[in-house]
Amino acid sequence: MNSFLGPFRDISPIPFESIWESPSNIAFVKYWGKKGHQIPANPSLSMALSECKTTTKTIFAPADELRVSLNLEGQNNDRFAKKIQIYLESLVVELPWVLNLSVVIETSNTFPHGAGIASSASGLSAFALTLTDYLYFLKSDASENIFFQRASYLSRIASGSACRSVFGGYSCWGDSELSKTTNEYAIPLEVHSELSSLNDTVLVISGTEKNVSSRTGHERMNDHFFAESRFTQAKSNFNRCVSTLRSGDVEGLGIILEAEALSLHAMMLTSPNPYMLLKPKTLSAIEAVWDFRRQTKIPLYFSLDAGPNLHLIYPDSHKHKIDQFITSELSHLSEKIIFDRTGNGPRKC
Ligand code: 2P0
Repeated sequence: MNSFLGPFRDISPIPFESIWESPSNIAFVKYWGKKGHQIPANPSLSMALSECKTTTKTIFAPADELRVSLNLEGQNNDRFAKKIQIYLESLVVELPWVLNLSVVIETSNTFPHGAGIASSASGLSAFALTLTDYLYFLKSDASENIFFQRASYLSRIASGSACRSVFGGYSCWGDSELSKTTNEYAIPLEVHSELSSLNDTVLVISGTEKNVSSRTGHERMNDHFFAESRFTQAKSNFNRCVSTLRSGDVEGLGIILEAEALSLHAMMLTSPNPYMLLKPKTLSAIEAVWDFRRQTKIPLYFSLDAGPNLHLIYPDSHKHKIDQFITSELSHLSEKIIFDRTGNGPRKC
């Protein structure tokens, strides 16, 4: 029996309501490829966002069978309700009583769908936090100091990237040479004060829903010619990323950020069933960022999620000049610009 959920196995559900707000995150070292059920093929590292978050209210009550309803931005959403239903069913070995629950969810995001900001990370971590809150309500003697580890574990089962959203600042997930890292849940990472708060300005180059989901993208790593090389590269980039974050080396960090973003998309382009999420305007924006950096020597770097939208990462020291550059040189490439930065993590409302 899993030590995380073991204490909650034999309990009877009673009514409870919980509201949590949880942020999205941007991976600096990417999780792309799984080994087994929600086990990452390599360690990943991400930064929590501040403005881009999901707020979720969940009402749990006893019922004769598992019933889930979900309202997203005021509209019933059967597709997401089904996803949560399947997720809860997957916990049945550890928490058999979930089959006797009514689960009513109301959820909303501060950021638009299709903005290149992972709503599964914020949405599923927010739900997992309400579920963890429920477990602690049902068993009030559970150890408070591992509340967020449990929330991260429960988030990971729902969506890998979500397990990194339960901590503010930076977090790491996946077995690595760094002590205390594990495939089971994410842990927070302390970094140099120079890098503890960075800007992340998102150029929304296309808000159209992508035609290949991340779930499918992970699957395409299974028989990918470069899979093992990619996992080796990610492990090396993870170590380098941790050491640049700890030493405050922004230039070193920026090089890794861009290498990781480009490797992620290279994996899509070279998979046995290739696909491309980058758009011509993504490439134009990347070239403009590289030109700006060459000409000014100002530390402006990019990252990409699994989509065409560019995350621009930079310290506050050059914020004024970079914001001016973004507004004057990159606006014409984007449908919308979202100014975000490092966040403090989730909050119970
Ligand atoms: C990441 N992404 O590390 C990488 C980089 C997208 C690009 O994790 O199947 O939605 O739910 O575990 O977490 C997106 O995949 O996949 C992702 P599941 P998830 O953030």
